[in-house]
Amino acid sequence: MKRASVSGALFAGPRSTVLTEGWGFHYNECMTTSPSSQAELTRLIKEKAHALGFAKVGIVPAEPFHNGEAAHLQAWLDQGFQADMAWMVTHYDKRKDPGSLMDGTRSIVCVAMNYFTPDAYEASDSQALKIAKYARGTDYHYVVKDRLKDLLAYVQTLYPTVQGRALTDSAPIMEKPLGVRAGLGWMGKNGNIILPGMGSFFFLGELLLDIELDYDTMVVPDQCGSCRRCLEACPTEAIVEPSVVDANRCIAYWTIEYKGEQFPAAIRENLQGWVFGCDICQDVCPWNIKFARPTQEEAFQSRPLTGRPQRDALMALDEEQFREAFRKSPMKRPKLPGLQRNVRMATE
Ligand code: B12
Ligand code: SF4
Ligand code: SF4
Repeated sequence: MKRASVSGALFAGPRSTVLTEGWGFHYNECMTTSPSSQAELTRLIKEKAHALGFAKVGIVPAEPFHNGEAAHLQAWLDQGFQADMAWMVTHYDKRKDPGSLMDGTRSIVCVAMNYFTPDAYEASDSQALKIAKYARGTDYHYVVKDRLKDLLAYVQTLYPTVQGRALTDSAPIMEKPLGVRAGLGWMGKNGNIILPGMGSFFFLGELLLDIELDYDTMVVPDQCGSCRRCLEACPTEAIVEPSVVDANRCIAYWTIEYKGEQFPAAIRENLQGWVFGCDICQDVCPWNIKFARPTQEEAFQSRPLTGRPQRDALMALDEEQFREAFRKSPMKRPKLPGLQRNVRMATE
C-alpha cells in the first residue's frame, strides 16, 4: 500500500481561515477545506475522538517496541502465563512491531473508552452472581472499533487518500504498553492501564494511520506507589509480581477463555460468585474507588441478565434465549454450555 505523503502534499496549502482557533470552527465545514498543518490535523483528530466518546487520546509514531517491552512479553510467554491461549504465542513479531499490522503505518492513535457501570454486589442477595463490568453491555470489539472507524472516516473527509486500520484487541497487538507510550496512563500493578483522575475501567483501542502527526511524548508516571491492595485482594494469587498476571491463576481466564469442563480446585474454591470475568483487582484500587464515573455509553449499560443474575435464571436458559439475551455481548464467547459450566463451578 502506498503511504500518503504528509508534510509535502497534505500541508503545502495556505492556512485556512475556517480552521483558525477561536473562529467558531465546525467539523462539517472541514468537508470543504483541509487543515493546513500537521499540528492542526492532530488537534482535529483528537477533538473528533473526544466527540466520539473517547475519554483520552494519545498519538505515537509507529515504532517497534524497545527491547524491554518485547522482553517482558517473551518472558511472560516463556513462563507459560498465557495458559491455553495459543493465539498469544503466534505472531510474536507483529506484537513487537504494531506498525507491521498495516503497510505504510506512520502513526498510531491510541484511545481509551470508559465502561464503568456501578455494581450492587454489596446488596443483600448473597445468591446473586457476578459479571465483570466490561461484559455487561455490547461487546467492546463492536463499539470501540465502530467508533474508531468513524474517526477514520472523519480523517478521510479531510484527506480521502489516507489509509487506516481500526483495532481493539482485534489483532496481535500489545495495547497496554502502547497506551503507556501514548501517555494514556500507567501500567497498574493489577495489570491494567490506569488513567490519572479516571481509573482503569477503560477499554483501549488504536487507529493505525499512514500519515505523520504530532506525537505525544509525556508518559504518565507510575502512581501505584507502595500500594499493594490488588495483589493482596486477588483470591487466586494471579498477580505474581506487580503488573504481571499469570492467566493460569486468573478467574478472568477460566471464566472467559477456558474451554474444558472443570476448573482446578484452587480456582473453583475462590470464585467468590464470579461467573464471567473478574473485577476484584480493579474494584479494590483506590484510583477506581475515588475516580470511576459511570459510563455514558448506552451500549455498555447492563442488560437484564448481566447486572446481578440469579443462578436459576442462567441455568434455565435454552440456546435461543441465550442467543437473544447475549446478542453482541462478550458473554457469547464461552457459549451457553461454557456459561452454565461457570455457574456450576461457582455455586456447586
Ligand atoms: C491476554 C489478555 C488477557 C489475559 C491475560 C491478562 C494480562 N494482564 O495480560 C486474561 C484472560 C487473564 C485477561 C484478563 C482481563 N483483561 Co485482558 N487482555 C488480554 C490481551 C488480549 C493481551 C494482553 C497481553 O498481551 N498480555 C501479555 C503481557 C505480557 O502483556 P502486558 O500485560 O501488556 O505486558 C506488559 C506488562 O505485563 C509488563 N511486564 C510483563 N512482564 C514483566 C516483568 C517485569 C519485571 C515488569 C516490571 C513488567 C513486566 O511489560 C509487558 C510489556 O511491556 C489484551 C488486549 C491486547 N491485545 O493487548 C486484553 C486487555 C489487556 N484486557 C483487558 C481487560 C479489560 C481485562 C479484564 C479486566 C477483564 C475482566 N474484568 O475480567 C481482565 C483483567 C485481568 C488483569 N488483572 O489483568 C483490557 C485492559 C484495559 C486496560 N485499562 O488496561 C485489554 C487491553 C483489552 C482492551 N482492548 O481494552 N486479559
Ligand atoms: S482479575 Fe481477578 S483473578 Fe485475575 S488478577 Fe484480578 S483479582 Fe486476580
Ligand atoms: S490497587 Fe494499588 S497497587 Fe494495585 S493498581 Fe491500584 S494503586 Fe496500583
